[in-house]
Amino acid sequence: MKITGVELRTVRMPLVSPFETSFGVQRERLAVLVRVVGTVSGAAAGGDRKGREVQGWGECVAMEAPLYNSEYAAGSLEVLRRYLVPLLFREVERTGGVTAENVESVLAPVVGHRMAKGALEMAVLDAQLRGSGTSFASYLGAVRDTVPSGVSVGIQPSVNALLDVVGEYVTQGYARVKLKIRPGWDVVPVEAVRNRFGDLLALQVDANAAYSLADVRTLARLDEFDLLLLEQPLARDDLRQHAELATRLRTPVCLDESITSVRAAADAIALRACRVVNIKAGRVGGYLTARRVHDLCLANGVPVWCGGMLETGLGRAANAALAALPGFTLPGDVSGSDRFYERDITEPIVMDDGQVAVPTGAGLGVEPIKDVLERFTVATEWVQA
Ligand code: OSB
Ligand code: MG
Repeated sequence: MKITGVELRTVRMPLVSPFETSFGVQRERLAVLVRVVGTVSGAAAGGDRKGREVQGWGECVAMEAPLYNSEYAAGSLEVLRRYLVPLLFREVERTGGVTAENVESVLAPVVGHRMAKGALEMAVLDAQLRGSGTSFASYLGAVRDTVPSGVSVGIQPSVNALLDVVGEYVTQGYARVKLKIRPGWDVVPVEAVRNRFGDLLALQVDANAAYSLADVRTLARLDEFDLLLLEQPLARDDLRQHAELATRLRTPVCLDESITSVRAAADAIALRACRVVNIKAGRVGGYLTARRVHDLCLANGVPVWCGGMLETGLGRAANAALAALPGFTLPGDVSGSDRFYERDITEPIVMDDGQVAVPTGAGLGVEPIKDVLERFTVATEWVQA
């Protein structure tokens, strides 16, 4: 497609309740959205020489502050406006157009900034698929029309408060519960949840890199609670220590922050640093690379699941499509919109009986509702060719 303009929009959405992890508390979601506008010509436009106008949406999952990884929303916005979007325009000028499949190589001169790159690729892919009437799910290779829906539960002020919150999600029907842990909030709350809800609750924990190898005795105490996995216990750049830790635990180690690319995933598998991989498209630079990480894991017999980053309905719809690929054998953090937002910017993604439906419409299959989007927008700019 030929790209004529790109809108960069910042939205600020209140969360239904504070979300606390080992790296901080969030009360709202500040996110950068990308809208790509262009034209498709040739067969995709039904032979119309002039070309048909299309648009597509992308969501940048970088948080407001650089606490989960080094990216942050204002930095993503800057690198998009100043480097990434201009690279795309230059490619259109040089070759007459871009496809989602070549966005990654066009943006490759810029080092890092995978979440910003992933958002731009997602917008181009959405536009391209809307142009051809194909859904994200069928394009990516989905094999299911619903996906099991898990919920990520933040650190709570007390164990009693945690039991109430988990009880509410269990009652709603979530297929799996993930508890955020950190030193001082681990064995006691996990034991309390296991005792209250019983052996049948699918339960896992996420440390967001808050521990060190010196904590091996504490982490080994989690073995008795029959967890599905322990997510990212150690530093993001330490595969060797994760491999060492994995030999000392019965609970499978899963990596999130450490898996920044297909190469990182291949290294982690070869080093036995993890037995499970959390796939987040933004963290690896987009849905096309996410699919390649999935393919690699599937070929190596490593189960994967789809992580979340408090996405709006746009990213949530794309995640549901990704989670429908065959290697996603564990429930993901693909919860209903109402887990985080009273009002989503799209029609809400709904969890029903522990499942989320994979959208079937062209592209993402959802789009922002104009007045809701405007209500949450705090800044908009237009980048032109
Ligand atoms: O580590 O999975 C994580 C949210 C923000 C940053 C990192 C993580 C998370 C979550 C929330 O756990 C998952 C969700 O969006 O439901
Ligand atoms: Mg995580």
